Amino acid sequence: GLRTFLVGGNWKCNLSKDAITSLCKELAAAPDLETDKVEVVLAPPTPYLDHTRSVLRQDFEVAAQNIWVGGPGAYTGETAAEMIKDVGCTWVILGHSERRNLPQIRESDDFIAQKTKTALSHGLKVMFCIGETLEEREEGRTLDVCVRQLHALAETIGADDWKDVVIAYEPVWAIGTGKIATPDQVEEVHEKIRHYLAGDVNDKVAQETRILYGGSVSPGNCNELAQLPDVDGFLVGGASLKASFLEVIESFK
Ligand code: G2H
Repeated sequence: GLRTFLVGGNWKCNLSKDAITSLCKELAAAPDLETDKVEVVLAPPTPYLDHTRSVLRQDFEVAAQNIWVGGPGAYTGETAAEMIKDVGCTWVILGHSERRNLPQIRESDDFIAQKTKTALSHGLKVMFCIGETLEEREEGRTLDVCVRQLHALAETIGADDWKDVVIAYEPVWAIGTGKIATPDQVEEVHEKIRHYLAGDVNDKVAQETRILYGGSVSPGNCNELAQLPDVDGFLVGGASLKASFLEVIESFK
């Protein structure tokens, strides 16, 4: 199809080397992916990127959860795009709400856009996360917030760069809370994001850019959401830590 379904697993700051080895063994039991129909990308914590790549089935890709905005050098504690690529990763998650909103981190729209530009310039693909807090939704500002976050990117990268960007819409109030957005709420925002892309970038980007939903996605709720016309996959946190994640992947069918 026009937009190949994509399921990302964001392990966040979880698991150990042994737990990753076990989980990867369980994931290997499922049949080969029909990669023209579904892509799968798993994002381990930085110290486990190399190990995950070496034990994970080859038809699943590996993402970093963050990168440094510049090249290698005197940047203590950071990880350059070159290093992510060097260990066989092909994706990076950027703009996750935990990095935008945790008071100790507080990444800005501009910083996230700059990091995205850096990742793309090194040939990494980006899962670019956006989404409103509960307070912002209750004030009727959901779309304003998503557009503000996306516009920072649209003015930083070129129209051609969007082919390597996937948007993950993750309402902050639905993350890790078990409180899932209703199908109507999800489709409404996804459809509006696509409409925004048509206006601020172009029609091709609006039609071809995948928009994932994220926030308490599980085997129990994924099938209904996967049917929505503007949902092109999921970014899954908690439910990606177990082998039943395979059931979320199957929701593309
Ligand atoms: C949203 C999601 C993964 P969870 O943060 O990015 O996590 O599925 O645990 O809500």
